[in-house]
Amino acid sequence: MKRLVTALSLLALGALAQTWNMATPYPPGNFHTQNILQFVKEVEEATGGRVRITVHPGGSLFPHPQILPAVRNGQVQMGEVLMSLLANENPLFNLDSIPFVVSGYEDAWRLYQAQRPEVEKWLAQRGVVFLYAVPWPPQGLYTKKPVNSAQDLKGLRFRAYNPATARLAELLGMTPVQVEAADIPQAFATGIVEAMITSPTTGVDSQAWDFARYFYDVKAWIPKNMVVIGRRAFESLSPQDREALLQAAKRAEERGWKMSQEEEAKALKTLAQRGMQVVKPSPQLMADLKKAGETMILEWQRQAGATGVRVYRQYLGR
Ligand code: PCA
Repeated sequence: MKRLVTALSLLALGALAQTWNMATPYPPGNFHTQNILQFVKEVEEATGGRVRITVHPGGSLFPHPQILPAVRNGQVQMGEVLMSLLANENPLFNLDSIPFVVSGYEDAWRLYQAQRPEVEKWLAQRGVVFLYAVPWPPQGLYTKKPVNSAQDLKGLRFRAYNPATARLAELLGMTPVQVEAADIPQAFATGIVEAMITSPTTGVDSQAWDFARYFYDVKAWIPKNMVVIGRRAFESLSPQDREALLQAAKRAEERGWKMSQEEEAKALKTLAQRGMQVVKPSPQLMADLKKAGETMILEWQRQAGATGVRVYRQYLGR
């Protein structure tokens, strides 16, 4: 009898304890990944070890564009995705990657609050539960040569990481080439690209000082990563464990927004220490980028539909 009880309780434990996988696109040392590792640790603790999550960073389990599809069809339980990578599926995701819609973290937070309910709904319709989102530091321009206006960018091969950066390249007379963050050093080394706009963080991750001399701190937009879980995995949890997961997600979000802001200053310093010229953009360059941003937000409003426009208006407070 005793043996039977032990066997049964082991069985029950086996059925309850879950080991999940989580696919993420960015490198292990990146603050987003570090934040996720802390999140995962807290989930494990808060569920008494019933939920263990193995994080696979750097696109090692699924390449970035396949992470959300893999979560959707249950190939992997959890994932992290750059929201604006999904711009072609829903324009709502694009809004945080259009130049100068936000100017700073406070704006970025308000924009997120406006986007979030619709993003949640859209994902839920696809069997995915939204957990939280964390911003990258504001985006700046990396070049080999000095750039004083958009004229100086014309003809360059420009690294794009989502539909918005590709469109921006076109508007500025550059040729966009989609390159994932992990492939940046290689792409510059082989001349596939010659300039990019991304965060100081991704500049540090890719050792931008090896291939670029200038960083123009334009702070053009503040894109976000989101962390999601497949509905089947989520619903396999007991109500308490679901709540524990959601609470840990909430803490990860708060921590992540702080980390991002601290990270900006730290990464800017590293770029300078490594010999890059970290410079303020000229008024002409700013004006040219702003003009491209204005075109992009007009284009966006045309394709965003009623929901998109409502979200944008809500953010603007109109
Ligand atoms: N880093 C990511 C997305 C935005 C950012 O700052 C990248 O460059 O791919």
